[in-house]
Amino acid sequence: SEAKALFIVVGMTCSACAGSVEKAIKRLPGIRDAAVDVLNNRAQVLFFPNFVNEETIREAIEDVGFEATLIK
Ligand code: 9UX
Repeated sequence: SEAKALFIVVGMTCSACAGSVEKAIKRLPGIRDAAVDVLNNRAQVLFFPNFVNEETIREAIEDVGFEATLIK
């Protein structure tokens, strides 16, 4: 089964920032899709909870240099 997570991502200032966040998320195992919105400071992620969880995704975002908070 699939799960969804929505994060606020602080610090993205251009679309390449969003691209690097998206790439970092998609590199993780168990990710179905990721969509990062630089204008609204959001990252929406579809994932398989048997393989990855919200905290691991959050840390992957932080590892590329942005502050991330799970909101949904
Ligand atoms: Mo754009 Mo983001 O030049 O760190 S990639 S600001």
